[in-house]
Amino acid sequence: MNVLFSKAPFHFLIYFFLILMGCSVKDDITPDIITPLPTKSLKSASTSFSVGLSTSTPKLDLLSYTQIIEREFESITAEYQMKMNVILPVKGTYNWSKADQIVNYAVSKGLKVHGHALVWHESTPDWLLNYQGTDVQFEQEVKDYITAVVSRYKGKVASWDVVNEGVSDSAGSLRNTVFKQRMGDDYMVKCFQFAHDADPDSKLFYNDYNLETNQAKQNKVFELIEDWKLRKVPIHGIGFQMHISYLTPKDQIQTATNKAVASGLLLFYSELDIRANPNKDISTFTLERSEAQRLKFKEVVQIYNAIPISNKFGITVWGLKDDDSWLLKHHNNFNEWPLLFDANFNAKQAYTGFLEGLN
Ligand code: 9MR
Repeated sequence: MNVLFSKAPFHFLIYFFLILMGCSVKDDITPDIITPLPTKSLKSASTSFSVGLSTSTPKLDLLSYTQIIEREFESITAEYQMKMNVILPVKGTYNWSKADQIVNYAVSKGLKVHGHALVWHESTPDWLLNYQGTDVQFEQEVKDYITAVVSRYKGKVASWDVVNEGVSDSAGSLRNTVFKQRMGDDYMVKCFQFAHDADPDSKLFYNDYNLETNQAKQNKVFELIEDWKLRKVPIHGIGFQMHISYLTPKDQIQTATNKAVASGLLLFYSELDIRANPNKDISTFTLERSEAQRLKFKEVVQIYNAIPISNKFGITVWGLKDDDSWLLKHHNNFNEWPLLFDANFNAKQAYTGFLEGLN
């Protein structure tokens, strides 16, 4: 403020003009939130399910970041710091620090935490991947791990992805992971039971990608779910990751969603992002593509919002800002803008589309 008055009268005139226009200039404006957010937040517009965000530390130390989380979202998922390779990188040595920070932050702000993910072939630590003991001992290690993690966060983490990506992309078969090899074809059932025994109140999910577009995979997952239901396996929900693009056909999303509804389970769109450049044909984010992305976010949220309330759980977006997205990291920084906010924390048209889908 002092700066404004100490400069030439020209600045004073601008300030005077702003006051006349009804704007206020405050010392505490966060400079990196440029576009004012709409009056309604995503979480206040969503009346029947939780809108969530994947996150990690140390992002949670940034005010510009946490301001948006606390305004817009009701739930968080740890993007990678609650996976086995982070929590138990060395046999017998648990490292809870990052997971604790995330959970404690959520508890202090009244946010829900969705636990992600107890068993995932890609986050298996080397010591377990190359385990020297017997199969029985291997299974005990997995049981001990699931029991330790679920028990630690009992009462704070109300839901878990128990198995992530357990079905292969082709031929509709189980993915041939170390868990399947060591614990048998029923390893997922065992893991659900371990998690349930540790916290009988927790909602337990099977989570996977391309369930809307890969028919063989979709069939296999729903076949497993029907079998598990008959056998009274403690599974409560299915997660569609929803790493999709603006070109993903609506009817495929709708058909897969209908199948989940028919299964009677909770449905979670668990890792939503919508690629604007799946064919790598643009090098800047064009107005046309931004509009197409807005419409796809709107469509996805509308499809979800129309399911019966008894199947609703939530929609979580996989990262806050375009430049945070795993898609950039994992694909050599190609041009992509898959999220709701741009690199400067501005709400994009994608955000508007999400909000429109809720209305
Ligand atoms: O987005 C996550 C990325 O930051 C991590 O490096 C990676 C490995 O832990 O996992 C990414 O998240 C994945 C999620 O856990 C499961 N579905 C696919 C996601 C993108 O790879």
